[in-house]
Amino acid sequence: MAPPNNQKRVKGTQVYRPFVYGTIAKPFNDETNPKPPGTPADHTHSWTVFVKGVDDGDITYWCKKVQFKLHESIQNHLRMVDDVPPGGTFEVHETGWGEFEITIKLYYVPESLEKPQTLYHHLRLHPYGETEEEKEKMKQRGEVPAVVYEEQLFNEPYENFYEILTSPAPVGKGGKTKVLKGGMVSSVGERTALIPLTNRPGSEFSLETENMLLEEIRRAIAETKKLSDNLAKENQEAETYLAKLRAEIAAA
Ligand code: SLL
Repeated sequence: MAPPNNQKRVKGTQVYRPFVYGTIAKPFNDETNPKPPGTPADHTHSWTVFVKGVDDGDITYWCKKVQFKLHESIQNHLRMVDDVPPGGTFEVHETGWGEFEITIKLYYVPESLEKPQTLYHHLRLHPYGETEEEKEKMKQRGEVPAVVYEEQLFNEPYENFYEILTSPAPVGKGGKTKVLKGGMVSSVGERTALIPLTNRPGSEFSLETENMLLEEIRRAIAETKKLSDNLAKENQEAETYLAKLRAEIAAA
């Protein structure tokens, strides 16, 4: 698309912004998640599909609206969510009985001059394929989450948009900031690519999680190296033995 006002792209610059998207499903039960009146008898779960900032950080200064395309068996299966205040969540609540793939289309603010972009997400109702421990955790919480951390990359954004992306959040317009333990400013209302230092319930995409994953990767690398060293040693021994056998045959 030809940009109006002869806008230029900021060359050699990439700006990325973290966000999360996914679904959280809850099986109906009389105590903690009763079926709302009028819900069809065959519906077994309530669920939410959403797009939001990490740790409730604002994304509305770059993401203007989100279209969720649900299964065609659902009434009005195309849902456009476009009235989200700063720091809010783009979301759709539904009830149903089956899993399916949701198409999530992100529309950017007009200043970006970017085309919409599509993500695909599988609505998960049942905690399959996880470890027993994780299944138990989901059962206790009464929730089946399928949530993904993602980074939106703006490659060489137009100048106007670059301004918007990098200017401080407007104060008083939902641009709340929060100082966390350790002095780090949380991403609430902040226009940064920072993620929080530590986890809190419901928000597990943080430096703490990142460090835990790095630690796990390091441990796995060390373990793999050990296995590979052992195999190399066994191989060496087998080669030596083979050479010995060959020598014996030659001498016979
Ligand atoms: C399946 N491929 O066969 C999937 C389709 C569709 C789920 C699942 C809602 C229905 C309604 C609903 O759960 N659809 O609103 O009546 O498993």
